[in-house]
Amino acid sequence: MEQPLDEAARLLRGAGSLAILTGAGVSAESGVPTFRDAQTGFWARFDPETLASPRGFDADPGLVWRWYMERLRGVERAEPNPGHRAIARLEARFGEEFLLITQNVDDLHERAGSRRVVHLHGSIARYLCRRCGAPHVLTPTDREAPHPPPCAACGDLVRPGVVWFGEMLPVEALQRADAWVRAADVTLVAGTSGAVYPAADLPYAALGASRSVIDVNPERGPISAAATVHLQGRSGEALPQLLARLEAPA
Ligand code: BV8
Ligand code: ZN
Repeated sequence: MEQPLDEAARLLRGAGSLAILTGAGVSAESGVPTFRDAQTGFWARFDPETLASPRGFDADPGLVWRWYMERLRGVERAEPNPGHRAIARLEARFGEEFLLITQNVDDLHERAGSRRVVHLHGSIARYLCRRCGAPHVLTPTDREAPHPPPCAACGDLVRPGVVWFGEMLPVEALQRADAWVRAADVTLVAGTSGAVYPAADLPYAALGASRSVIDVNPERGPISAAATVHLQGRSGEALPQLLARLEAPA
């Protein structure tokens, strides 16, 4: 019986093109809390799906603003982990025949060297006006403020440039991701619970197009069960091991 790591390495060795889909789990070993982990401290009392929504922001802009400023500080203090770096090395190996699709709003993939990256849910480093969409550059005062700053153009509230629950994903990004997972020989899924749609549809679109799916996750979830191979482990360990197996002489 072929070990999952050997099977995953064989699939990648035979692949001409690769799509990777990541979720919060790949940033967990960098110290960035995932969505489903119990929110630490003050945030334990709030449901992230309420805070990360237009309704939550309208109900209490100050609370949501402070939540994002605290998360932004955490992301800026974090460093990419060996999982992020292994993904950047896979991009170098596949060149143009590669796309990284991430649900994460942090910039750890880019800081690890990933270049061909699509953010399905936006970026926590981007801010804009809730009403007129004018971009806003965060000031040190904004970061310490108890509530969002006013838009310089229209005076309405500035919000984070992320996709909230109940909001549409950027159409071009989602279409590109969908096309890639249907066309790439292999889709490697890492660090996602597959709980949030439409991103969670992507691995199934790959399987529906008779492509191989490798799932990297310490837990067995719905995607692990449907995947061609499930590498049970943390991405910071499993991805470097997979790369080493791939680069070892066959
Ligand atoms: C939309 C940005 C509609 C914000 C995020 C019922 C059925 C189907 C859909 C819905 C439904 N009810 C509501 C919906 C829609 C909703 C949805 O899917 N809800 C879920 C909860 C059911 N989706 C939406 O609202 C989307 N929009 O549908 O619009 C529409 C249609 C027409 C017109 C207008 C509107 C928008 C979804 C985007 C929400 N924004 N993020 C922010 O970050 O503040 S989602 C956010 O949560 C993340 O970006 C991510 O996508 C998701 C969390 O998922 P994961 O990344 O997987 O993280 P999670 O914590 O869940 O899991 C971590 C995993 O890592 C675990 O599996 C764990 O085992 C693993 N792990 C842990 N450690 C490691 C590890 N893996 C590897 N290594 C480790 N070390
Ligand atoms: Zn405005």
